[in-house]
Amino acid sequence: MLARRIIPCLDVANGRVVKGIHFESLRDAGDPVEQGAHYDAEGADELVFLDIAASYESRSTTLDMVSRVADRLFIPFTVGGGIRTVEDAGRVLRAGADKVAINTAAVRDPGLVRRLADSFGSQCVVVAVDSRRVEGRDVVMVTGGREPTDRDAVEWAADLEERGAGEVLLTSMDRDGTLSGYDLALTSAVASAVRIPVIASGGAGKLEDLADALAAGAHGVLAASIFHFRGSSLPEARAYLKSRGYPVRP
Ligand code: 0VR
Repeated sequence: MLARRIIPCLDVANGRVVKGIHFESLRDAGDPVEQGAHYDAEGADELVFLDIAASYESRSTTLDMVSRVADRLFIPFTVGGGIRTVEDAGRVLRAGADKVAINTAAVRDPGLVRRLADSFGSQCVVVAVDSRRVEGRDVVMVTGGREPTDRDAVEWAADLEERGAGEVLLTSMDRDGTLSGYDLALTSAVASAVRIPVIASGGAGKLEDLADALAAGAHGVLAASIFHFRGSSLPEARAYLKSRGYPVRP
């Protein structure tokens, strides 16, 4: 069975790691390169850097951060935020990222997913699906969680797989930053609808939450608050998941 991955997420705005709740009231959580190096040293399997200001302010992703991170890290990392074209993605990958994550741009131009997969390979293409519960439906949100779409998160994830996405980064906005646990129903529904790996994101508050998300079908667990504010450490998370019988890297 494929090893399950523990993936800290660094939300970056204006060169600083930030962490909010429901994508708002952002608190400073340090320097992205130093934080990344800390998680690498602690044994993270991968990292995600999300330039959360880029998409909304339509600024391109900060390439200098990407190259500084690439100089310091030895584990794979994904960069998202404001990536809108094959050229944007090429710049981020050439700066040293292993994968790119796209959300808003894929909703605006679904053909971009296939163009990215054809240009760089599906394994580089992470599609970020941010979801919010609205009147009993899992609604896809874009531009940093500010704009609802008419898409259903489960159907959209399946559509993205058909278009060549390599992985789904599934974030529940309702759970983001709350430490109340992942949206397990959403995670399970998306993991059942696609064959590509699904990374659960949003809400991790205790180690059991990580195991619950893997039990719901996630291939990886992304977390920010629980690690940034040192509620738990990566070694603790890895040992816990191993004790629960999940195939995590030694
Ligand atoms: P935790 O609940 O703290 O583990 O958060 C995990 C995950 O939701 C966040 O790291 C990240 O995906 C939140 N995303 C966005 C955003 C936060 C603020 C503004 C925009 C976005 O576009 O994804």
